Amino acid sequence: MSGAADAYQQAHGTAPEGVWAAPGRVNLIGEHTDYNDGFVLPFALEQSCWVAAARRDDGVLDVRSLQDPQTAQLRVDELSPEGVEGWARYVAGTVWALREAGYAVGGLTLVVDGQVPLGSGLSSSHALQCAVALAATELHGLEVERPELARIIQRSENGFVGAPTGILDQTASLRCTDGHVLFYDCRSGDAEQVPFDAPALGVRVLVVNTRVQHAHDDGGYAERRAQCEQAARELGVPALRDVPAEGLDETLARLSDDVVRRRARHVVTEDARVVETVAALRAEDLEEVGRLLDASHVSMRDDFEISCAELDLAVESAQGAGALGARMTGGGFGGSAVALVPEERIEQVTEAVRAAFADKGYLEPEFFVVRPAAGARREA
Ligand code: GAF
Repeated sequence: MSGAADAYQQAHGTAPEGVWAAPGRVNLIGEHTDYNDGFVLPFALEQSCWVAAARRDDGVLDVRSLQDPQTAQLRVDELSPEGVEGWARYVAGTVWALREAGYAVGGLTLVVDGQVPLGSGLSSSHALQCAVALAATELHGLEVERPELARIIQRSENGFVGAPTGILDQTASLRCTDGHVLFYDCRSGDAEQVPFDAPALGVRVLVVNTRVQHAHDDGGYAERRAQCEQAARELGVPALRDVPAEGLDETLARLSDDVVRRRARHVVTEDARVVETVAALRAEDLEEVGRLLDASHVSMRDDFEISCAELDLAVESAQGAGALGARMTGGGFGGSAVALVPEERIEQVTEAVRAAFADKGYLEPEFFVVRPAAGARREA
C-alpha cells in the first residue's frame, strides 16, 4: 500500500494523473556476473517504490518524497550530473538518460514513496528509477520497450549517478513476473521465467538485512569490475562469460596475478551455478539449490572478497539452524543475505540469526520472508 497519491494531493492540491510501482529485487544467485556478460537469477519483491505523477508543460521536474524532506525543482533541459544531490539524483538521472537516448521527456511533478529499505542490497535505487521511467515515458506518450528502458536506466546509473553497475537490477525490476525467478542472459538478453512457488515446495525464502549500508559508487565495486575486465583481456576473450568451466584451473594459470585469478574463478563458477540452480529448481531439488547457494557464498567471500563479517554471520547462523542454503545477495560490502529455509524451521533460523547478531553486538537485523512478486507496472 502506498500513500503517494494522497501525499501528492496534499502537496499539490490536485490528484496525480497516475501512480506507477516498481519493485526491489533479491538475486537468488548469479552475482557480479551481469557486467561479465553472464547469467543472473533474480526475482521481484513485494517491497516497491511508488511514484504518483503528472505531466507539466513548463519543462520543470518537481520531486518530493514521503521518506525524506529534500525537494528539488530542476529544468529538464539543464539536467547535469554535477547539479543534483541526494536521492533526487536517481530521478534526475532517469529523465536525463531518457533525453540522452532521444526520448523527449518534458516536465513532471513526482511524489515518491520508496518502501524498499535503502542501502539494503535489495535495489531501492533501481526501483525508484524504474518507477520514474515508466511514469515519465507514459505521461509524455513515449513507447520504450523494457529491454531498452533497462539500458537507459543503466546509463542513468553509470553516467549520472556515477555507479559503474551492470544490467541486473533494472532488468529484474522491469521484467520479473509474479511467481517466477527470471533466468536472464546478460549477453543475449534472452529471458526465461522459471516458476518458483516456495510455499508449495515447503520452503520459505528469508532475507536478512544486516543493516550494514552499502554503496556502489565508493570504489570496491569498480575495482572488482576492472579486475574482471583485466582477466578477460589477459585471457583474450571478450568477457569472462567466454571462459569455459572445464579446465578452469589450467586456463586461469595463464593470468599474471593471483587476485585477478580468484576474481575470474568466482565469475566463471558463478555462471555455472546459475545454470545448475535453474535445473535444480525445475527438478524441484531444493537440497541442490541450497548447496549451490552455499557454494556461491564461499566463492564471494573467498574469491571475490565482497562479503563482510555481518553477512558471513547471517549466512553461517542460518545454515547452522537448518537453512538448506544461504548466501549474501546483491553487490556486497554490506546489505542483505538470502536463505532458503524449510517452512518448519523459519522461526528457528530467524532466532538463531538474531541471537548471533546480539551476541556480537551488531545492529539487530531486519527479516523479510519474501516470494516472487510482480514487476514494474502502472497501478492507478
Ligand atoms: C549491484 C549492481 F547494481 C548489479 O549490476 C550487479 O552487478 C550486482 O551488484 C552484483 O551481482 O546490485
